[in-house]
Amino acid sequence: MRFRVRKLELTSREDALRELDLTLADEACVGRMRDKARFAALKVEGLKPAAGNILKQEALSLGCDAAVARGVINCSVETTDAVIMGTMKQLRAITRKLRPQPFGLKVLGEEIAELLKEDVNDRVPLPGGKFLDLSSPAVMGIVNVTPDSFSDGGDNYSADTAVESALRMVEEGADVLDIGGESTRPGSEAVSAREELSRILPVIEGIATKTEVPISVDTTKAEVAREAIKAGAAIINDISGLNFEPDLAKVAADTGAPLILMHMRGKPRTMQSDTTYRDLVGEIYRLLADAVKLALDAGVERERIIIDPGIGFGKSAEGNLALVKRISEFNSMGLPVLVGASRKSFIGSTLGIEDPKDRLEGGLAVAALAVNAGAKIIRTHDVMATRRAVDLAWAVAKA
Ligand code: 9MG
Repeated sequence: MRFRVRKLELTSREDALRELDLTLADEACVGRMRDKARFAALKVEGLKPAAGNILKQEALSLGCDAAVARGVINCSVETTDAVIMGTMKQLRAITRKLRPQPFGLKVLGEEIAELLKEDVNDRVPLPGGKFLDLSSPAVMGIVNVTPDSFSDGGDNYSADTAVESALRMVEEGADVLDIGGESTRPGSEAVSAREELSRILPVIEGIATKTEVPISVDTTKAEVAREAIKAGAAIINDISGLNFEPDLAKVAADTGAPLILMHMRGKPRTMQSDTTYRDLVGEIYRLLADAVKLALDAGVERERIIIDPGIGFGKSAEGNLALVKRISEFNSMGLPVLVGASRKSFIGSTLGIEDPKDRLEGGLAVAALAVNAGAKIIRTHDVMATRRAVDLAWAVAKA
């Protein structure tokens, strides 16, 4: 007699309910057990040793655990990070246990409670009362109006060709069009706001009169963003995550344009000179959280913020692969996540493909993995193929 024991993959409440129901367990018990069937490990940073001690004790008292620095026991460290491990039920119980505790643990409890809600805003308000619907993943088509784009070699450098190619992307299923007038490829030099505007304004104006699909402006400059929005753009895509011109947040706050905050180390000219990280995801997460705070402080509403780990920006090929593998961790911020891997060099180096235009399948693989990991926007040069890959991955994720 064999019992055919196997591991279950219960990644959502619905998954847990389904499997528990299949056992024909009592309905009331299923309700109680649902949160025992899923497990999570939560990373916490910067606790005082006393807080680390209490957290560990509370976790143990609930039958779960928290890893903290060895020096917590005799307060020989200044701060400690922690990994709390338990079922969803135990983690919820921890939030209640932390409520009356000192040393910042009450706030930690509130943060954990917020995280466990697993809530992500999927209706991003746009200027003019419209919304970007992210209830299913959106595809963002890339329109580079630059002479030196790494990925298309300047195919859309004339305004007419750029508009034409944007409209083709709409036909192919793009939900957003991202227009950029400054190359962001590794090693590229910045251009002036004037030059950037002269490239993108005719394209934005040309597209805005012909389609309702929202236009995002890929810029790090406040002046460029402001003019682009006047010309018809509705979203700001800032690859510097407010690092170059923090005033960009003010433009977003004043106009109501959603703000995409991407992580990049350094500047495009220098970003590949140091790609080592002690804690890749932790560092990116921290910088994105700081950028989100800057945006909120400048008056941008939380529901208008989108985050992006910045694949290819100051990361090694291995770092990019690890980042793709761990995209779901960014969902913890409770904000929609954008992923852009299309034609990037780590795909080329992993698959041995020199010409960026031949890297389609690699981009599609990342798009599918990203959607499965909960990403809400996929940025791509290849809209039709990506639309299909995203839709299929989404159908699987919902199945
Ligand atoms: C402009 N640009 C190039 N790559 C990008 C990416 O991965 N994300 C975002 N938001 N913008 C990008």
